[in-house]
Amino acid sequence: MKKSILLSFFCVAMLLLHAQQRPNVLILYADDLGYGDLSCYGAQHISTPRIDWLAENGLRFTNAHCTGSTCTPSRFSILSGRYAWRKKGTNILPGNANLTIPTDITTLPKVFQHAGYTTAVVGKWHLGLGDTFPIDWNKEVTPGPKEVGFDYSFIFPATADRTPTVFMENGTILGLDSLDPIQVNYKHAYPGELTGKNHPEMLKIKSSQGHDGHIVNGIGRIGFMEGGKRAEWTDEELGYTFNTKAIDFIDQSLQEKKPFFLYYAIHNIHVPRMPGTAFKGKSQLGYRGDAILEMNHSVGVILDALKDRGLLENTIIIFSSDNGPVLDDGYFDNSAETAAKLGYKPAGIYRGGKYSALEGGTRIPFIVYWPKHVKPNTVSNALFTQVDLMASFAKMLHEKLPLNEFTDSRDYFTTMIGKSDRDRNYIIEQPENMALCIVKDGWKYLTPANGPAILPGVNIESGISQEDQLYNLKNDPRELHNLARAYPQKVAELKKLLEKTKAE
Ligand code: NG6
Ligand code: CA
Repeated sequence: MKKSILLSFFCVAMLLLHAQQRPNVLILYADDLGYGDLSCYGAQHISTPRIDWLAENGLRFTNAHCTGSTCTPSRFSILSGRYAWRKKGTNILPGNANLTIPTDITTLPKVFQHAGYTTAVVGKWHLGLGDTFPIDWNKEVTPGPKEVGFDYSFIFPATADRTPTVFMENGTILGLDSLDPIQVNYKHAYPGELTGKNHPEMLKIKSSQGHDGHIVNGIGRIGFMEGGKRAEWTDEELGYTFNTKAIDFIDQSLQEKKPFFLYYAIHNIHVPRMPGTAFKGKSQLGYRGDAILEMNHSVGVILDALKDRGLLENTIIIFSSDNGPVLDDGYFDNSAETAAKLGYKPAGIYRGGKYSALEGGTRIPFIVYWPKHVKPNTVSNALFTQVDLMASFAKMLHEKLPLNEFTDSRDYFTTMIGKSDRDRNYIIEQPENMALCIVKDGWKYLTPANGPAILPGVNIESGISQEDQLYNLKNDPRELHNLARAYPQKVAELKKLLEKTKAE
């Protein structure tokens, strides 16, 4: 009897010890950061020492991918463990769209919750909110991050260039004056609303295309908004505000004595690039470069906070991006001009970038830091995709994904922490025009489509062709030599696999 009591005490103690030792997990998810935008990935003309530190003390991937070359699909996939192209309405969303992630499925944050973690999202959301249209922004908007699995959320709803230009904390707009209720639409300006189209003289940064709606902080946005004057953000404070909220959440988790999962969706370096005043003009690369410096600083602030709290040793930190780079994404901020002058290549050696089907679209920086288990200063050339984070972390946490639930997520945990160099068996890349690409064993097949070779406005190579395209990425990483005619069997094999996956 006595023995069995002792034994159960021992088991409980072991369980507690195990619970205490479970690593915190922090995903630092940058916006529109290209493969060539960090000095640890070979960037010239810009220096990112705080992010480089993660690579020097961790594992840097050369062949890791987000699932889409735009924001919403990649974010949908990383959180839900599903390819976004399986679901309608998951392309770049307006700021008044409804929640795209079903609330009844297993998600990455729910896996952590189930394992006893406290979970949070801080930063950019861009996955829609609520389930009624139009959204009533003046009360708690639900479902949202909470129903997706985040205990705490401090977000902006869509992008910094889309209305509503407000913060939301746990579903409610921060600082909203009830006498000045908010309305949002994407069709027409409200009576008396100042827009970039009608008041260009009010703008401190001009739109090169598409951002001529609601004006806040001297910047025209996409969409319109009425009311909420006191709740609107100042762009220069976005970095500071999100850093502060991220650290507050970390402190909260310490108080709760729970390990944390924090998905910090950094707003930089998406447009409008309007970094904190201390960073303006500090790079040679216009506001885009300044935004990279601010992002590097934000990472440093979070690293320092973890170190001060003694958490750095037992926190897995992943740094990555949601899609490839773009220089002019709709504002004249001197980024395209400075890059052209200096020969700066934000996608590194790869062609294409944001929106495109070429490798620059989805091949992104991916760094894993975990001092206890990941060898410092190592490089992995394994094929890896962000859609696998859910199953990989489930494996780490000994959590079982429900067998009767479909997911695209697969366990590549050992690859993720550098204990193996096993490639993902194949990945699917989603460009903006939805003509999917598939990559397997170094071969990449691009589905034929109609459209321009160079995307107008952003001046990015789309990768679009009316013909089948097949590239051998190992010999031809720049996708210059179309081998589709020379290897018809390879084309057929990859096409078949793509169709089979689509039909799953
Ligand atoms: C485009 C916007 C671009 C950016 C993008 C979404 C124009 C001309 N372009 O439609 O500025 O907001 O959508 O970016 O309006 S993402 O990273 O969130 O996918
Ligand atoms: Ca993005």
